[in-house]
Amino acid sequence: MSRKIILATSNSGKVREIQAFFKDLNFEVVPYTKFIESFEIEETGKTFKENAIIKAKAVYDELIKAEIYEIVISDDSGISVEVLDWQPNIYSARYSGINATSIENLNKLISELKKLEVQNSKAFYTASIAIISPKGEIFTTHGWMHGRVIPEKIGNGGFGYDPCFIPDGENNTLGILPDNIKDKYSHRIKALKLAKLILKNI
Ligand code: ITT
Repeated sequence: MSRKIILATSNSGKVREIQAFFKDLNFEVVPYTKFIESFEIEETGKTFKENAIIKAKAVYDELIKAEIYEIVISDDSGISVEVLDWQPNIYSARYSGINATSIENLNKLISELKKLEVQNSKAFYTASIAIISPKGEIFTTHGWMHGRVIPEKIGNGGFGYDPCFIPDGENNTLGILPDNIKDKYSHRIKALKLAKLILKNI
């Protein structure tokens, strides 16, 4: 029987990437909304790590109330852009305002780059993964992807800010590059590889 990992996220792009990562391993990876109703989680942390723990803990606690004892994984991530003083950082999902859609956030980033009249700027993605074991032990891992952002959208692959992000070592945006190329550099995949080592011992 395969073991379950319950994802504490409502971002379908993250769900898709995390499920693909675990597909060859003996884990059934399912979003928490398959078990309990979706609810708002306030991200009050000052770091990706704090917010990842807040999300995983919130979902873990609700699952325990429903008597579901499984591994919970969350992902807090975002993009930091040099010409924007390394913002939006932990505010990436709220860059264009609370409840902003990812397309609104992407458009805001592009318009900020246009205002500064730059052709590109160094940027990096961060992912912090929090893991909570069925017994309640908390672990975190991190990963980063370096590259640059440009003031236009090219392609519609990936999700979020991907259509304006070019990883170091490539000449195309993640809107154009296929998933297997994104995986080579991905902040999330790096953090998940470390998470996999922790999962072996849970
Ligand atoms: P959950 O909190 O429910 O997981 P969220 O989308 O609110 O979903 P975050 O608070 O972690 O997640 O915000 C992450 C932001 O960074 C969001 O705007 C994403 O679009 C963006 N982001 C993170 N990883 C990305 C990636 O691999 N490609 C493109 N954009 C990414």
